[in-house]
Amino acid sequence: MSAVRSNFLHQVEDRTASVGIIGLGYVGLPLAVEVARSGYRTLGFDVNEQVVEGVNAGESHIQDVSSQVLSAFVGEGLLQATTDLSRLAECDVISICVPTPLNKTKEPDLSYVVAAAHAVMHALRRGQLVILESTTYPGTTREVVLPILDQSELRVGEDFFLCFSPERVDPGNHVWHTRNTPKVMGGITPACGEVGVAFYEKVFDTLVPVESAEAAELVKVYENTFRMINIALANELAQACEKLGLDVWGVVEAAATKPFGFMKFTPGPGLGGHCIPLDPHYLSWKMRTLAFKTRMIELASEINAEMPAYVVRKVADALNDERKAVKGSRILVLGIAYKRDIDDLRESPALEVIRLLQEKGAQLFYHDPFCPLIEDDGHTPLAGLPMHSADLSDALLQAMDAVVVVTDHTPVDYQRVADSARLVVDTRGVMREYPGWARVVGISGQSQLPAAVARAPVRLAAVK
Ligand code: SAJ
Repeated sequence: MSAVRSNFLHQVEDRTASVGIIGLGYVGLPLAVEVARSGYRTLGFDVNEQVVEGVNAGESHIQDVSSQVLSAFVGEGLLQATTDLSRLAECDVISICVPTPLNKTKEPDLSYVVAAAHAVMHALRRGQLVILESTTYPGTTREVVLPILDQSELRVGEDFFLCFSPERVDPGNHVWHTRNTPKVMGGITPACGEVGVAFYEKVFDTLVPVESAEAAELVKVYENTFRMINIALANELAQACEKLGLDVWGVVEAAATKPFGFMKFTPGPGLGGHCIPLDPHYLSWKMRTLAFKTRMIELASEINAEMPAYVVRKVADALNDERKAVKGSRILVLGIAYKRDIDDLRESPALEVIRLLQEKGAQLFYHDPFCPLIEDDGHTPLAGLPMHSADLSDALLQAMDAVVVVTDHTPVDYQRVADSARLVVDTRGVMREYPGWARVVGISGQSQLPAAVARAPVRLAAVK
């Protein structure tokens, strides 16, 4: 074993290695806390001075990191933050946790990764381990990051080590968090992978070594592509149920009683968030450069992207049944975050539903206990911004021609909606639990069966 590698491993064992985390968002800050918890002096890097000041004051800006925990590690001198990227030279380990968005033409935007790689290159020295964590296409670490680090004329796998280890942070998940979620790790060389595992096994409960950085990159995008495609299948099932005159929720719940070989996904108004709508496009983009068309991804993306328009058609059909046009109707959208019980609007299908209904001349209102405001940020294509969340009163509900449940937040009074609204288009199947006066149209078009009808199976007495 080389002196460089054995010296690094000693620093890992005796906790003298210092660790840098570039990007203190929903991935980087929880990671920084876990690395500090493992006894390593940790230096967080962020371009946002407010974030840096907050961390150094022991104030967390990330929902899954308590300020109490953060301030304890800051107080012990185990964790601090800086905007000064030259201090990367102090770090024996550097994890890159920066965003990897898509650009307007749905192609990978690696500008944050490239900027971080250049900062690392300027600070690169013998004995450092560099780990890219940002979700990206297979080949990024070797084809984009490594050439930048090579400018230091240090040799990967000998002088320094380079790996990919995908983040698997699920914000708000209280069961699976940074430390106990299995951590995939792949190196540019076998030595890199082994060094990466040696360090991360001090931080994570379970390490999952794979053959290369490319394999680790592919594992991550495969995980989320699997999810995106199955959500599309659930959305297609909802449309099939509309043609068949069946309630999709009863079908899904009955299928989910199969104890093996099935995984439940539910239809909805479309695909939101900063992972699932984006990650599959990283894979399809890469495969296009290899003259391979990922047809499943393309088709599933189309199905999901069409769901907001499908929902708007449901609303138009439901109003039409009452001899009303969308134009001039007052419509309340209930829940606008991209998924239940969070305040994140990124890629939320609710915004597209609102846009399409406004385009048809409806007067739009919304209620969302987690999202008090839709700001006029210059790229949200809605009329009448900023829009504020309306109080969910009987008067408001009675004044609406239609209510559309787009995101089924838990702390909403759905019984009030069932008793005071006249028409509800429910894209999440939540109104099934709240029978009332309102006419409820489900995502598969029919008035939904109350949940009691589609309740869990009655256990049959064993046949003698
Ligand atoms: N959605 C459906 N039907 C479903 C599941 C989701 O319509 O059956 C919609 C949601 O409403 C949302 C979008 O898809 O608009 C994405 O939802 P998500 O549950 O996948 O939540 P995300 O985007 O927060 O995904 C994250 C991912 N975590 C990581 O990448 C580390 C994903 O891999 C997780 O599986 C997911 O959280 C999770 O399970 O919560």
